Amino acid sequence: MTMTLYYNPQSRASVARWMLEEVGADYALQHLDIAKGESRAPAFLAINPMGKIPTLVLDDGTVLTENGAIIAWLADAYPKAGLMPPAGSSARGTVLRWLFFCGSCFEPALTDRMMRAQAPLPKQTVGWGDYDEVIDAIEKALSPGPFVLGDSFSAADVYLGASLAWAGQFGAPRVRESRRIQDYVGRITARDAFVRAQTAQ
Ligand SMILES: N[C@@H](CCC(=O)N[C@@H](CS)C(=O)NCC(=O)O)C(=O)O
Repeated sequence: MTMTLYYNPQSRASVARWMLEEVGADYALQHLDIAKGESRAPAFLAINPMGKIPTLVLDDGTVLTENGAIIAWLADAYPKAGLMPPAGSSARGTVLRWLFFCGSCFEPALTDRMMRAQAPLPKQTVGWGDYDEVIDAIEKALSPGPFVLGDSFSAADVYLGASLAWAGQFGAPRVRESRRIQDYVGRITARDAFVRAQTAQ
């Protein structure tokens, strides 16, 4: 199975690339220079009308977008990697919980906290609650650790780990200051597949 990841190393597509390395997939990278407008070029918009990466094109032409969906699909498609617990198990529920949480709570809450110009939106109305509660939930998910599922590394750690590593680099509140989060980021960024995903190509 060969697939193509539309990619830029300084983008959210680096999360999907790490997952491709974790599962040992055969893939090609197609670089897009966002600053040069390549993500908004008609040729790419014909593939993903959102003009966003990661965009993963499967060998049958199916287009996958959204890091959570890409990670979940790869975990299922490469079961030997052991990153997705069996359908119907409680552990799979936990993995899915954190895959959805990254995209629908952590990212919006972080954007709201770091880019907000006005008063916060009402936390009981917006789906991501508020930033401090998101960080509290993450701290709890990582206790006792070392991973979301305890001793087993899973697909959830790819998205959550990459999100926290990235948030720390951008100076997100309570990320660098948290010993628990920093220990977790240290563990996941030491993985061979993570390191391979950082190599230029
Ligand atoms: N919801 C998407 C977001 C992807 C996204 O926003 N990617 C940015 C780069 S980090 C992008 O492609 N920007 C280029 C553009 O909008 O033209 C996901 O989580 O996978």
